[in-house]
Amino acid sequence: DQHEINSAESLLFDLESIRIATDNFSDANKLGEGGFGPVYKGTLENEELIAVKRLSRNSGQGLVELKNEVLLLVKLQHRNLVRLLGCCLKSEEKLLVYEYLPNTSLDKFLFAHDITSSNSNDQILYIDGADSSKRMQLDWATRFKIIEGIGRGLLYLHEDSRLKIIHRDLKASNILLDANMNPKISDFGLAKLFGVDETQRNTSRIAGTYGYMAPEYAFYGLFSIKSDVFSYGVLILEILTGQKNSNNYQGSSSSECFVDLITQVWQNWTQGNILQIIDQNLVDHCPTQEALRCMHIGLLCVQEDPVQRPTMANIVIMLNTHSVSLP
Ligand code: ACK
Repeated sequence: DQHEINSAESLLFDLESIRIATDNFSDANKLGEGGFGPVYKGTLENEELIAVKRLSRNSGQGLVELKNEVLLLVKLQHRNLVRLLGCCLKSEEKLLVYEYLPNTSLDKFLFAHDITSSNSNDQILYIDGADSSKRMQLDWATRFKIIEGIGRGLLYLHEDSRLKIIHRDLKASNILLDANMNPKISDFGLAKLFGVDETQRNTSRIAGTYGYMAPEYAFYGLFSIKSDVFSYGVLILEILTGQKNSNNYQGSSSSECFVDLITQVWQNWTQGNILQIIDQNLVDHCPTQEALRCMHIGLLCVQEDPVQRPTMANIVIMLNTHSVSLP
């Protein structure tokens, strides 16, 4: 409608100014490869830092996803969603411009990465040298803040924006972190707008990331707010354990290993062996009740039956309810 067109028009960026900001898309400014092409860091004339997604040429599907991202993000505003500053869609270049988030993706903080290959020197939380896994230190309070912030962002998508948006590709590499380690959900290329009364949709084109995909989506192409809740559960468990979910629904032997691992750890925890459950990188002074609560919520979210999984509204309440009863 006209309102949408107006807001999209106000987002238009001039190609030349982005060329200047990114030093003509120089390699030195390249942050990495995203879903539909490279992402560059840039500095606008007013010193504001930006991240620019550039569509790779001849990427037919990428163009669909890029337009989907603009049309949805333009309607959304929340502290836990990445902010789209503008786009450039008319010329030979297809670009999306976002706020720059100096701590980049959560993925880097959780799993082993070679930090020497990073060309950005403004990431603040590296543990240098000694730790062979080269993961970055995340204390418990930060992990909780990240879990909660993602939860609030998802709740907004599912319910509070007055739209019903299913993200469909929630994963650690799509969570960006600002200078204060507040999480922002990014990558809306696969997101879908649902009608108010619509509860689930069937697709024959299953796109997303194995390991985070709810089984009903991976196997039958059914997606709903509850398939996002499943992915959020996997994320919570990854944030708590620092282990990547290797569940890929392919090999029979590995098919349930992550949930098995977590369940085992959970049993250890409830037997009082609490400190073993959490990532070895966590500081010793873990407020165990909070960590337990998150673990419990994560396990509720990854239940096989979508009906049994809580909604994001339930989850945000549970995250903040200190007396929630644990099984
Ligand atoms: O994990 P990273 O360092 O964080 O590598 C990926 C890469 O670009 C490709 O997606 C980084 N990235 C994406 N969007 C942003 C942003 N808004 N601010 C900072 N880094 C970003 C992401």
